[in-house]
Amino acid sequence: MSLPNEKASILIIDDDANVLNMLELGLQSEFNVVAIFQPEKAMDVFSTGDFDLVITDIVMPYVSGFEILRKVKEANELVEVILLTGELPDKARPAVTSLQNGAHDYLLKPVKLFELKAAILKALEKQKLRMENKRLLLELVRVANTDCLTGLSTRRHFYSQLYQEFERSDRYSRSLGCVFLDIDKFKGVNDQYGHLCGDSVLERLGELLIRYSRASDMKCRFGGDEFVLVLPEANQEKSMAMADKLLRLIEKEAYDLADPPLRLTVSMGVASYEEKNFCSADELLNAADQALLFAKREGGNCIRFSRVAASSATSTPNLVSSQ
Ligand code: GH3
Ligand code: MG
Repeated sequence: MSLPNEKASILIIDDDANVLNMLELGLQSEFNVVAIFQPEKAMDVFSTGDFDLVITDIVMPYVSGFEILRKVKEANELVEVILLTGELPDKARPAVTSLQNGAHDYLLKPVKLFELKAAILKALEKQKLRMENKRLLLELVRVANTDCLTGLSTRRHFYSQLYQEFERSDRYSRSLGCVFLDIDKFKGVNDQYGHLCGDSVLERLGELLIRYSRASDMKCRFGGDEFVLVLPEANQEKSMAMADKLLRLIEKEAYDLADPPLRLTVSMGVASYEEKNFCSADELLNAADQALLFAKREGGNCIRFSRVAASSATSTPNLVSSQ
């Protein structure tokens, strides 16, 4: 697609050399025009260029304009297409078919240049709006899925990632680790240093989780000072190793937001899906949450691993400790 201050690029296809020449001459002062009279080469030329718009005749040997329209839309839905044709017995039908198949407009030959230019400008305007809509929609999705303080996934987005990953692990009999993390005595940070300082701590913790995990790991701010990591392909041993690494890194990190620098500890609950030990992603998450609860009960700054679904956890569940 052309940049805002560049001329738009147009590919014109017509097997009638006279029409083609007339269009090329009439448009080339305002647009970058590539004109071809072999319709069978249209898609090869299209794929090597960066076109904003395609103008094509409908009735041509080997390949029809409808086929070119379909292929262009398949290749890049944002490229607009204007179809041209000579008089046909049933004028309405090709017009309706073109528009139904995604063409921007349909003009009858002989084409008047001013009419075609008006159609081109409208097509380019529509394209600009569609591109802007697409950009805004992507931005909206990104904002909705990202926690603004930490840059991690929001809880809602995380759930959809978790369910998808659990389904994949279940189908292909793979392990899936889950680490629930909560900052110890975080309320005290806010109380002592203020909420802005507390925010900076959360921000830095988010950065640390991103820096020391894999891109394929899912990282979420679950709420407040709670975070969850989901680790594809991680069994108990790997999940515990990851939790252990994070515990030590966080403990070592000095937050120069206060004097003397602030230090934090966290507690973690870990669970892993292996050999169908959990029936659902929720069970896996709840098991990690339960393990976190036990880590907290034991004074924090430690990791607990739960082997069982939360519903079957007792006051002394099947737990493994670290630290
Ligand atoms: P524990 O060791 O049991 O985890 O205690 P805690 O103080 O960390 O936990 P508690 O649940 O009592 O407090 C969590 C605190 O997190 C309370 C709340 O004000 C704070 N908090 C939640 N969200 C934010 C936020 O976005 N920014 C800041 N600065 N603080 C937050
Ligand atoms: Mg806490």
